[in-house]
Amino acid sequence: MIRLLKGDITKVNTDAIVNAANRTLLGGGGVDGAIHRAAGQELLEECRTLNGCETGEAKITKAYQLPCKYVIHTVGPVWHGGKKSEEELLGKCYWNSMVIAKENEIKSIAFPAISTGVYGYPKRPAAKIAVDTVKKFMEQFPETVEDIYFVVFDEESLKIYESILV
Ligand code: AR6
Repeated sequence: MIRLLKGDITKVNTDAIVNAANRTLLGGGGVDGAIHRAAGQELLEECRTLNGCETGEAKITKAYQLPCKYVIHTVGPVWHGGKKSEEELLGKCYWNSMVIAKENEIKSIAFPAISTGVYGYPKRPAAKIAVDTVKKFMEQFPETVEDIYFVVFDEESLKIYESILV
């Protein structure tokens, strides 16, 4: 089942939360900064062993001080106007995060609105990709991941997801 939440993803106690990271996987601002602060120093230490991550790919770590069990780190595309495969790359973030969830027998997962902050991806098309990609995965692989939460941080994103999820 797909659910929509407004608030801080670091408080969510799903099996996994997804981090909108950068290619270094060594932390940053926005949701990435919040996740690293809440998880503690050990998360950074594990991330150092991963040798970064390409845009559109995803890697998993433990969650340390967070209430969830795992963090799936994915790297969204920077918005360059739509002509640099941004749509395809953003879809891959959601798809590859779901693949990792399936491989790790994760039953519940929470996604932030990847790329829609510092990386500047327009919110509505990004939300459409998020919802379409997750739905497609659940159709193709039913009975793997059971609960998907889209966690939005602002009122505008909440309204956008509400209008897409009806
Ligand atoms: N919980 C849920 N959503 C949040 C939270 C939170 N605690 N904090 C922010 N958001 P961004 P990006 C929302 O900028 O665009 C970092 O520096 C926010 O309102 O975090 O993928 C990384 O290291 C927005 O809707 O990620 C990268 O360098 C969404 O999360 C870069 O930013 C994503 O905003 C990645 O940029």
